[in-house]
Amino acid sequence: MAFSSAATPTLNGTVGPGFTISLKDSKGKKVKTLKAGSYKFVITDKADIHTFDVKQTSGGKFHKEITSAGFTGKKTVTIKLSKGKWRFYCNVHPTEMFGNFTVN
Ligand SMILES: [Cu+2]
Repeated sequence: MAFSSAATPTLNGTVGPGFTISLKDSKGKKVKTLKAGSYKFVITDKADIHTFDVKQTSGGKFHKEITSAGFTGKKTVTIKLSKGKWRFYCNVHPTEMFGNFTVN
């Protein structure tokens, strides 16, 4: 095998159907803590009424709406996560549909 730098880890996010949202690692475990660095977010949006947003809530400022309302399907983006508190959520239903994780 060719010598190469470590691959960017993949995180799998799903929003919908229904009022559900999740973010899991490549082993299928819910994301609770991550090491700082770049991650490939693969988001599957199963409902056109929801969004999948990622936001840093402490330790820095970052916000990206990866999938928007009206969209269903898959999108992949690479995000560099810096130390702090992070949240993924639906921007239409932010108080019902969210999860938090910590980057160390
Ligand atoms: Cu929603």
